[in-house]
Amino acid sequence: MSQITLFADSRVPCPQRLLLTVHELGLQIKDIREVDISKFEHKRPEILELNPFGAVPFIRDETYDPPLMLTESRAIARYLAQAYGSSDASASLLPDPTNVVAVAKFEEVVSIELTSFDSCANQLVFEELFKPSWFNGETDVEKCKLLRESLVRVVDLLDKRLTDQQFMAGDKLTVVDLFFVPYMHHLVRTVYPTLLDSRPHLSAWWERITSRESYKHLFGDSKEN
Ligand SMILES: N[C@@H](CCC(=O)N[C@@H](CS)C(=O)NCC(=O)O)C(=O)O
Repeated sequence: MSQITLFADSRVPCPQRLLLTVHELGLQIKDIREVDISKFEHKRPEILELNPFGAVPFIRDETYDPPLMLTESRAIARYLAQAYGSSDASASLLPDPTNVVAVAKFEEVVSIELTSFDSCANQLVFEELFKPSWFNGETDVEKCKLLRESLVRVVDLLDKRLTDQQFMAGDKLTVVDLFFVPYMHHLVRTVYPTLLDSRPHLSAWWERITSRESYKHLFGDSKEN
C-alpha cells in the first residue's frame, strides 16, 4: 500500500488519466478523496490551500517528510510510473531511459498530445458535453466548428504515426497513451462518434486501449458510457 492520497473528481478527464495510470501500475492508493467540481468544491479554501491552482487532480505522497505535493496529471502520471512502476524497461510505462531514440519519440508525442490534441479535444468536449450538461451553459457552435477542423488534422497525423507501431510512443504502452484516453473516450462515445472512421490505425490503437482492464475498469464495458 502506497502512502498516496489522490484528490480527484473521478468523472472528469484529467483525474481519469491518473486513475488509468494507477490501474496499469497495479498501485494501491491509500486514499482517493473525491472533489466534486460540479459543486465547485475545488475552489473551497481547504482545497486551495493544498492546490492553489484550484483544479484536480493532485496528490500528497507521505513517503517523504515533508510529504510531496504534486499537481498536473501528466507530471503525476510520470512520477508514479517512475517511482512505483516496474524497473524492467519492457514492462514499464515509460520509454527505456538508455534508449535515446525511444525517449525522443516518447517526448515528441507527449508534446503532440498536450499542444495539438488536448488543445482541441479539451475545449470541444467541454463545449459540447460538460458545459451544457454540468453547467447549464450554451455550446459555442462556431468555436466547435473550428475545433473540429483542427482536431481532424491532428487525428489524421496520429493515424499516420500509428501505421507501423502499436502504441503512441512505439510498440509498448506508455503513459502517453493513457494521456489521450479520457478525451478520446468522450469524443468517440458522445461528441464525435465518427472520429475514427476511415482512420484504421488510430481505430486499431483504440481497440487495443479499450480492451485493456484499466479502460474497462474506469469506463465500463458498455458502449453507452
Ligand atoms: N493541466 C492540468 C489541468 C487540470 C484541470 O484543469 N482539471 C480540471 C478537470 S479535467 C479541473 O479541475 N477543472 C476545474 C477548474 O479548472 O476550475 C492537469 O492536467 O492536471
